[in-house]
Amino acid sequence: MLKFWKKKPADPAPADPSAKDDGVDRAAETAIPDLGSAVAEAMAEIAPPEPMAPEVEPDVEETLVVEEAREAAQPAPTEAERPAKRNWRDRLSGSGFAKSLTSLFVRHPKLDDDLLDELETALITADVGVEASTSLVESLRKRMHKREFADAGALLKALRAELVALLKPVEKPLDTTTHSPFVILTVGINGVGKTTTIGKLARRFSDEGRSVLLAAGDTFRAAAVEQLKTWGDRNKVPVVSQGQDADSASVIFDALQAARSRGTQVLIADTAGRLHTQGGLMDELGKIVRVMKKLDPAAPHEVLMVIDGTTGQNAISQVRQFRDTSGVTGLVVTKLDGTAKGGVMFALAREFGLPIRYVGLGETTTDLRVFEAESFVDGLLPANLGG
Ligand SMILES: Nc1nc2c(ncn2[C@@H]2O[C@H](COP(=O)(O)OP(=O)(O)OP(=O)(O)O)[C@@H](O)[C@H]2O)c(=O)[nH]1
Ligand SMILES: [Mg+2]
Repeated sequence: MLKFWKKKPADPAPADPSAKDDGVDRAAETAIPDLGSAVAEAMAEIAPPEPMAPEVEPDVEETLVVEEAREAAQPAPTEAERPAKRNWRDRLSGSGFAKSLTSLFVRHPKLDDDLLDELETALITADVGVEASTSLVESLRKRMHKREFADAGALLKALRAELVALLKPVEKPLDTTTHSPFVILTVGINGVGKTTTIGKLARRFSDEGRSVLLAAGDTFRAAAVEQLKTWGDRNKVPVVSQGQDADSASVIFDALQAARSRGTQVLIADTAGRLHTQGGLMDELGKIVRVMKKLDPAAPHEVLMVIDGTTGQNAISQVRQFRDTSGVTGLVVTKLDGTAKGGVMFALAREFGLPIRYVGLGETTTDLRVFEAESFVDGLLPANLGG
């Protein structure tokens, strides 16, 4: 069911986005806060034409589409969609890191310099990065020469502890209760898993009993809006959209207005994948942020950069570029279940110290985990390796 949401004078009762359709246009009942000068300012921000994308002004009288959750039409999640509790080890054991280190300790159970040389190569090959690998191995080598380790098992234990220590500072889960609506702006290059991650987050927050609204801010790629709506339907979460080629900042501005008037707790905005070399698209991100701030100076409360874990060291330069242009505050690393080598997590942690909020361990709705350093290291390198 498509609902048309008209901005009207304030009504204190926020509409329930999960309510079943009973013929009443709940969206039309939605309360609109006094937007006053914020809207005027934001419109002034949005109105001047910019060269990047066709724009739609978020006129207060304008009608926008809120795709309500099609609750009744959706089947209950199947068991296949709920493999949630498969553990980290199951998901990470296929990674280059897990495979090469497992085989190294099995092949080379003797504690000596050769083992450390091979360990260094294995870490570098698994995307840990040269500096991080060298410094890890050199610290272990010193301890070995001081006879701190009785055998290769003791070295493995020390390695695990060092790896956890590298990741621990970036284990900072996202707290979405600090603002309402809490606004998450997702950014990243093409195809890294932004929209999929939004779908998974929608599910996660809904399961936690939080109300969620999605903004179809990727107005650039054909089918992006439909893709987000599909995730919205699947998770019974409403989606604000204006269709392809609309102005992204305008869509997200409207969504933030809607979230505020409905009392929605979490707003997640999708954006088009972009490279730092695409000046117009990078400017668009700046504009999205500026326009949001007209309504809430603290928004976005999280700029969540999504990175494809299979891209290895390339991820480092991506984060550097987005951090410098878009004020990234947290990371999600996806596709760690597939052919990713896994070591990039250590390189990211060492290089940036940015919180790694979540990791993507598969394509289904429940395959997103809050990042935990110990569980991750345990998945890559179980304590009982080789024995
Ligand atoms: N194996 C695996 N695949 C994933 C994961 N996350 C996303 N994908 C897949 O990656 C592909 C791209 O995902 P999208 O969510 O469309 O990526 P995007 O960043 O929104 O792409 P653009 O909007 O085109 O920039 C899809 O086939 C997803 O199923 C993950 O954690 N594991
Ligand atoms: Mg997308």
